Amino acid sequence: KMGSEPLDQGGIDVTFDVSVERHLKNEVGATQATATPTDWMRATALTAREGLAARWLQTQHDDNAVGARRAYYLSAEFLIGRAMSNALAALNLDKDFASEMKKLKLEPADVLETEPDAALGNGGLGRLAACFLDSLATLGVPSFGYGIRYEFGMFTQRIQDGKQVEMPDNWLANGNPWEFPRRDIHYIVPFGGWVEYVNGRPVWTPSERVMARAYDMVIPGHGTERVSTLRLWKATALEELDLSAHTRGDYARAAETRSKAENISWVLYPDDSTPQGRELRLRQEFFFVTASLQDIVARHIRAYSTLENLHEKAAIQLNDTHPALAVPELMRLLMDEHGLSWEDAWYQTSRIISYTNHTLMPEAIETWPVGIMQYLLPRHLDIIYEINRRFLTMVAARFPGDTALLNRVSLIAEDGEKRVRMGNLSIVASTKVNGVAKLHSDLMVQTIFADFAKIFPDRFTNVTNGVTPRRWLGQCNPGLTKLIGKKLRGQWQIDLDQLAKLKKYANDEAFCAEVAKVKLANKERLAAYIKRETGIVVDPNALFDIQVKRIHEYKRQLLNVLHVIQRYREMIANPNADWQPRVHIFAGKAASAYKMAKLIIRLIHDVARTVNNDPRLKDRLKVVFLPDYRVSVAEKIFPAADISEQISTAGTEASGTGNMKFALNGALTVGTWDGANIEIAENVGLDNIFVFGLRTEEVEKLSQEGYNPRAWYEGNADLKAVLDMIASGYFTPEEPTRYQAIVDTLLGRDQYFLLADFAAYVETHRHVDAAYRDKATWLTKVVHNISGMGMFSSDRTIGEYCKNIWGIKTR
Ligand code: DL6
Repeated sequence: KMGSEPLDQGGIDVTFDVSVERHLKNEVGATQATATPTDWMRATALTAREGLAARWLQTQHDDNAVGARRAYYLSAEFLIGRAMSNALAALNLDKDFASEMKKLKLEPADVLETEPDAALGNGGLGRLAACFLDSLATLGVPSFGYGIRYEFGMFTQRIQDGKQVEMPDNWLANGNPWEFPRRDIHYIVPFGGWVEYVNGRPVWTPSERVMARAYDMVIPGHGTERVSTLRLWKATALEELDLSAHTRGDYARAAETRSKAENISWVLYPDDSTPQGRELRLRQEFFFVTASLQDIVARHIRAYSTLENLHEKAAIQLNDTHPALAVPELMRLLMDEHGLSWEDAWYQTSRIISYTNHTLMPEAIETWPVGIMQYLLPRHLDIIYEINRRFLTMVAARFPGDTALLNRVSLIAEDGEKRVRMGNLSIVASTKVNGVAKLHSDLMVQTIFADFAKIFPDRFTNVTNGVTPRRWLGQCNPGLTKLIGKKLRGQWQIDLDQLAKLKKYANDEAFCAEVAKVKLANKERLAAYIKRETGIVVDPNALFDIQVKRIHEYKRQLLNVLHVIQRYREMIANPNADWQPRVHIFAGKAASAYKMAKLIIRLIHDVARTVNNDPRLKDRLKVVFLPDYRVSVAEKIFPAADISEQISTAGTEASGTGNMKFALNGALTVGTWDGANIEIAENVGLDNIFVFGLRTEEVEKLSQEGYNPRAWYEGNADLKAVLDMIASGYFTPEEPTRYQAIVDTLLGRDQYFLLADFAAYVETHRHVDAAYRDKATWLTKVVHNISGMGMFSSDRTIGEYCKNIWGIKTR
């Protein structure tokens, strides 16, 4: 509906303002006179929700009528952020909202800011899933996302005395106006017990059962009335109350059953890459996998009364190995619950499931102790053993005598504690296995999965990640969006390749001046936010150099800090030189048990305190750590960057997606030849990006030859001085040895080659300063960056999944 037209609400025609005010009165329970910004947010959300509900019903009706294959995206994480601006934009209600706010003399931002982020994810992997839902809807792909309705999402990060403190994220405290509880959709989730064979057929008798209840979020498409569904499962007890215990007065027992069940969907695991050897995590994984598969199977049977054609109608994508139990669970459902033979069940499963790998770090690929699996999921372990037996028989026949190969590809690791290898399980059962950027996909088949690439040469492929331009440009950067809209025709946000047409304005002075004006306004907005959150005053005219992402040693925030310290040294040695004013901004969370990452956060704060208060610098260097990085903060950061820091050790970052968001918003990348940086460089042109450092093969070579970081330290006086400064307690006179562990790590092993890349990195930043001073040339580079980013729309990514993996047609 066009915004100013009446909304169709079950036959009652009302306009946007009438609807919002009615919801304010009837559901929120406030009047115009008493309403707070939160009240207005809720009333607006309820209005938008009605539009979404109508679209959801229509989409389901259409998909059922056509009987097309559906894509099911199984992911333990969906990092949605706020839903309001996106919903209003998709429903074409954004202008009505703005005028309603004007009428009420409210700042739209003040109302939008009251919505909590839905932070049901850790970082890149979860946010990718959220971008994919947006593109699935926009491309009109029949689709469902399936995940967990965590009561507590990613922790809130507070900073106390420079240290990260984790606080619970109670995002549902005031309810969630966007969700639709589907009271009629629930499935039993069994755990534990034993398996018996009765007349040769397995019978699993679980010892525990919980209920999975569906909550839907409607994900609107843009430029279409179609939507996707995000179905999240909440765990509850089968019986809400153990009444007999309660009657006996045993209230603790009565409550226990309930809390044990609800525990499953209680908290998101706040870890980014390390496997959690925790039973609860395995329960979470099985919980959402079985509920989702039962739902898919039930819907299919309702539509077709047979499972014979399930593989023609369902494509399931595993977002990393977290949902890998889908393999034995789909087999179990098809065989034990629906009577298919092993062969038929395998035929279906291996045509339905595909797997995306998101990391090359062997320690981050999940394995589960056979003991826990036996105890929690005995039937699944049986099935995994049988898959393994058949698979190894095939491998042994094709590669006779290669027992080492059999050991490496086995689904069970036998060295030490026996463990199930979830990556191997996923590969063996998948139609396709993909990496998330060209380099990553190449390395995947050359390193961690080389054996499998030999066994299944056609199975491996690449689908480079992308981001939704609606949220990551349209909504977060209205200034730039408007400017682009003047040059491009039609709905360019759903046809992002059109950005290439901006190339011809790269030397257009008037256009570049407008681009500069927008950037400055975005930097002013971020500066105000920085002041509010940290008290630090920064100059919007300075160069904003930004690194935002999870804090991890391989992402090398520490290399960035070393450069800041080097710059500081140079500035105090020569304070009267004409230094380029800079603001170095960091944000990101550290996994709560990751000591080194937490120490890096603290170091950033100590360096910031010293630098920001040194009068010799005359405010020409500022260091900021913005606390509690999350989607809504990212939306303020990306549009305001001049430099995007993408400096992982070559060969370690699978793709990155922040790199895409920065470049799309006109920041220039300082980056290593890693992940999707490479494809960004190819698309924006090597003249418009600052590439530095060792390449993957050079890292490998150095490592083979025996990397000795101490030699690099001894060989570079600046590097030595920087590390000595940290080690001497320059930034922490109150506790000089605070960062000894960091210095020791760098001089000892330096696993991520910071010292080897230091000189090139510092040198590159000198080039950055020089380039930034030549405003006209800089702006030309900025425009080349924006115009080269068309291929990084998640619409292109989803288009490739549809074509190359799922066999689904898009419009
Ligand atoms: O593919 C999304 C995202 C990539 O952009 C990052 O490069 C990668 O680090 C991240 N991977 C993970 C690993 N999780 N596990 N397992 O989050 O995926």
